[in-house]
Amino acid sequence: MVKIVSVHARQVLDSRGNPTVEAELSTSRGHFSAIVPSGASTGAHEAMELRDGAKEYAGKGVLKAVENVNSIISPKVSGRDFFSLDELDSFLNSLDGTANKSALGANAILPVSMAFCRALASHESMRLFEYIGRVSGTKDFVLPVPFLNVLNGGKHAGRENDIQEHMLVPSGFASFSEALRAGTETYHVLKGILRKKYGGEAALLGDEGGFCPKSASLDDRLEMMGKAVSEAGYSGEVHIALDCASSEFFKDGNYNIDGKEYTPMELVDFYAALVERFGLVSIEDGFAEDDWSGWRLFNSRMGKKIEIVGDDLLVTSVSRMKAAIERKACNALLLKVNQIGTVTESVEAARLAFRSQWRVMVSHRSGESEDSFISDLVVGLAAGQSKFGAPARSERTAKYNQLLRIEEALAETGKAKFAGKGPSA
Ligand code: 2PG
Ligand code: MG
Repeated sequence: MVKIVSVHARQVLDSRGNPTVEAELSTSRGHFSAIVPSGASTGAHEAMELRDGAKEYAGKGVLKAVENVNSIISPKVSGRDFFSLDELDSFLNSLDGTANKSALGANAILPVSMAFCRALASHESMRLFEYIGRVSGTKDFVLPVPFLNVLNGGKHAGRENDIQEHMLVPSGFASFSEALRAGTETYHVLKGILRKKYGGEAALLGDEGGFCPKSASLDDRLEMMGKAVSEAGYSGEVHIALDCASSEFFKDGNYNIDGKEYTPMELVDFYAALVERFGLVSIEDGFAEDDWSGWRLFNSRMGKKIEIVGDDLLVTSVSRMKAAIERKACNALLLKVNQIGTVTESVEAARLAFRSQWRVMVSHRSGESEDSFISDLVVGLAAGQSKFGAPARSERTAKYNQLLRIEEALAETGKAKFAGKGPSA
């Protein structure tokens, strides 16, 4: 049981220079804070992020959400004992009273939930990942295979009708730190290839720290990534994955990539050919958020061969996941805490995925902050995969650096297990 002494929220800035909410929660043990992230290619079914819509910050201010913490949540929880995170999160949900957190805003509820999770860990004298492990019933902690978004496209690079994320997947290593090193070295080799081929501007960075070569087609991008992997000396150990974010280029039942139209059936063939040519190991949001038949078609054709990840499709919601499980629409969950709005519901989503033999990838948002909560979350859940952007820009490296710290802490007890398959895989 922990007594919340006070909660205070403030408006701070995220990595895109947009306002976001930070909450600071105090207990007898100290002060615990958390900052919420924010997406650009958001799913229609996500929990609601409250924005002011006023003149300041071009409508993007979050003072209403801040006010909801300070005048509605804080008076109700301050001075009160909570036995568990679940109890606080249920209380916050009932205070909101809507299905998508639209009354208080997910950006008001989530930072309080995250900060209280930190407080509970401290009261138990546990590290955050250990505490999350206890809440979620994890037996053995696992360091994730990092999915590094090295080429940014789509909304994260100011483009339309474009694949959004092109990721390196360093899985064939014995430890997380070796995987991160190999991925980062490959990132730098890729930078050299891009500069040589397209000039210096091609190596400018997008929202998630990946390069944005303006004139490189999808084929060019994937070829350059393959070349970078082999020049870095990691063929067979570093693989390639995509997040298409296809809801962004879906219109009237068809998909438009780079000016070319595809029916869902043609898109399945298109992806299957990419898998064949570039050895892709994972494709996220290959189909739009409500194109269930497209998802089913793709999963029945490719689901045994590659990982098929639902992001906008699932929005970290147990009810959307249940529909996807029943329809056999995908085989992996992308877990984003702000899509659902509490830590407890995020843990529930992960547990449902595990029970359904799905994989779980814990993900950042394109608008991030220095908060590294999700690094502890991915290890605490033993999710096995992380998607935290490129190994560049501090809002991304904050997460990788925290994973390095956790790896070191676990190594001291001989338990720094890595989710990758090791050098021979
Ligand atoms: C995604 C995310 C994170 P955004 O689509 O998976 O990479 O992007 O946060 O813009 O929704
Ligand atoms: Mg996505």
